Amino acid sequence: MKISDSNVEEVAFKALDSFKIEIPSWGFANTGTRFGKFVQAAAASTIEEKFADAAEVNRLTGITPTLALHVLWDLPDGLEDVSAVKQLERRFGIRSGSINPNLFQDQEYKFGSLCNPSRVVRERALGHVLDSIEIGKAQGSRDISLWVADGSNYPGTQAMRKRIVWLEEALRVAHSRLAPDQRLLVEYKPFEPAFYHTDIADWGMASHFAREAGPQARVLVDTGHHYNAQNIEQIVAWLLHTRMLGGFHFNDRRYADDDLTLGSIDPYQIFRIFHEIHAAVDDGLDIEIAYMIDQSHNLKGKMEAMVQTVVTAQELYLKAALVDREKLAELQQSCNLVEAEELYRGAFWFDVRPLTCAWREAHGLPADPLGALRASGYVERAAQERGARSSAVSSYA
Ligand code: PSV
Ligand code: MN
Repeated sequence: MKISDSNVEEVAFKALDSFKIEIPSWGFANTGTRFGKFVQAAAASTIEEKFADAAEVNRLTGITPTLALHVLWDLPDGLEDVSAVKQLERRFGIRSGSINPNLFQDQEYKFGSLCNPSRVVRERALGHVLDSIEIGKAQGSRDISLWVADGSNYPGTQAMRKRIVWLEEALRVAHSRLAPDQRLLVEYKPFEPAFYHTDIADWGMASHFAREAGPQARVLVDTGHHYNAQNIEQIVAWLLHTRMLGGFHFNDRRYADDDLTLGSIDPYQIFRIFHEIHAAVDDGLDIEIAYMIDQSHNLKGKMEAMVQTVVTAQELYLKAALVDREKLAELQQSCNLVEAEELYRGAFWFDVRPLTCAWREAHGLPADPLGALRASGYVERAAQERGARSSAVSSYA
């Protein structure tokens, strides 16, 4: 397909029909930096408010039908909270998405969770993962997104190989409890909160752990969890090739895990990732990828930032869908470097906004979601209703 072809709208609509992205409950809550936080009157502080915000984002964009839940923040009483969450699902027309165990917040995890030298703490952490799997089953959520924050801060203070074994053991047990349609997504991160070593530092380690866990485990790529010079699309290509790619946590960054809105710093990076995925699909790879947002914008309004990211993800997904991959393959084969690059970048430069607007209108959605959010007065109403209650209690800093 060439961008100039008359069937561009048809191709674009098909691509847009296939794209959904999950939003995180914690993206609507007050969060901060380790130096403090600036509280927003309109931020959500209850799970009900998070569902309400998610429903509004879905009303505006039409592509966010699921809400990722963080167990301790959203279901503090575990399985007992499931029926209340199901009621919220019905009331707001939003389903719960991935279930995120929390292995980083409790005092017991000071020296690690699943990799803690203490068997007692490791068992407690595993118990929480198993509870989260049960919550996933009860909610009908497919994915358990597991971020293991473990690591150490000083050389020589922990036995890295012992910790590998402990983590392998725990993941095998967790995997054995999955229902046939559930998946375990293993997230990696090179540093923070640990600053010397982390137990799952990169995609290779995450792939290893996922393989050790079992056939329903995959790797979760958080775009903020890489060193600056890393070629993330190559990592994605490898994970596609090895059939280990399970999903994404999308956000943007300039330095580390900055959790900025998507495409605010480097939209080309996300385009390149989507291109690898479209290319793999064109090649007939059978892949199931969960697109999720994991951002924690501190200064922008929560709702505006979420809509911005969702719209940006949709635009970049579409731009990458419009790369003429047949032509590109010819140019790659003949090593026609400049033409190949221009064709590739041409899709990135191409303004897809008229196409996304047309698609939204065809689906009865607002052509301009951000403008429609402003016009709706939703944020002002939320600020009035919630403002009095917003406190300095943070779910994650
Ligand atoms: C850790 O930085 C992370 O990316 C994990 O996915 C957590 O679940 C999430 O952020 C919490 O904000
Ligand atoms: Mn993440």
